[in-house]
Amino acid sequence: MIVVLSGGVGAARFLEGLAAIVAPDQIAAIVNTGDDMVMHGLHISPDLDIVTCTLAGVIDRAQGWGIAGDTTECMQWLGRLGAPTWFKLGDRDLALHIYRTARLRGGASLSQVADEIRRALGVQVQIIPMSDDPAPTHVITDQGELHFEEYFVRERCQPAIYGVRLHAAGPVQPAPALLPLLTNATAIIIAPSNPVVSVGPILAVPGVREAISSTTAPVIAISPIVGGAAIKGPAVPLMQAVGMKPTALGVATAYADLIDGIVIDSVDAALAPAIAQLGIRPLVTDTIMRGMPEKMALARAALDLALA
Ligand code: FO1
Ligand code: CA
Repeated sequence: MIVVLSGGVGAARFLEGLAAIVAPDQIAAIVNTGDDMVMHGLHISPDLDIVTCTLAGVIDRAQGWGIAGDTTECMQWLGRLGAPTWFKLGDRDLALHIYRTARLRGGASLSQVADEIRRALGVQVQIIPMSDDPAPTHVITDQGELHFEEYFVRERCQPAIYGVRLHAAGPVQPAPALLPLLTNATAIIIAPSNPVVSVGPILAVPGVREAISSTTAPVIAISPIVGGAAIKGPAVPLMQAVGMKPTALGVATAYADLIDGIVIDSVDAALAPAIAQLGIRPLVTDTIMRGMPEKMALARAALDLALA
């Protein structure tokens, strides 16, 4: 099994490319649940839904999240009733949330529900939340401690960040399938996702770092930082807040004790020698995924680096 540590949009796009060149049932995505929250009484799992709906081909491609062609009737009525509307949930998207919440209330685990939803949508890639326990990511800001989505969506990344608190609701257990998958993987790939708030929460799950360190499988990452900027989202201020340099070298340094290789973008070719000095094999190629050919090429590069 090729195991991919995944956040949201960047990971989902990479997984699309990977699933086009490798048998999809031989891929498992371990997905960040640090962005999960309860809103309108519903369990929202942004990264699980982004990965699932992207692989199912029903994602809103322009946004990278939400369901293509969705309508907003329910949200408009929630607004009339005075409910918060800063987190946009379309009508079809709400159906996913109602289903997930009802199953969780009925006693199913988040792992079970994630598996049911991906099967129902025809996704062959295994999709596993990092934990079945609540593991919210909080951001410490000049406006107080905020849930990641409050910082990211409601406050549009405006507050200054002082730090990040992972698993803010208390200790979590790894999802049942997680550690066996890592231990028995043929390759482990860290997707081009935010190292602090997407991959960080997965690596902080007890046993994950140990399982990755002790596996004989190759472990590689793809830098989500290109030319000192994030491909998407607030990775730069978040990395700076936790003392990482917001460059491809900074990403390699952050993962140095875990990875054997890293894919970096051509614009960062000059960083390759410094990465090699860390004992990490750099592979320099174009990493911006505009369409399917680029996604497949990046997946091919990652596999070449891992299995070389
Ligand atoms: N991102 C936004 O910027 N605004 C939204 O209103 C929003 C709603 C939303 C609903 C469901 C979902 O699965 C994702 C949603 N996202 C929204 C995206 C998302 O939460 C972030 O892009 C990721 O968490 C960052 O990786
Ligand atoms: Ca996310």
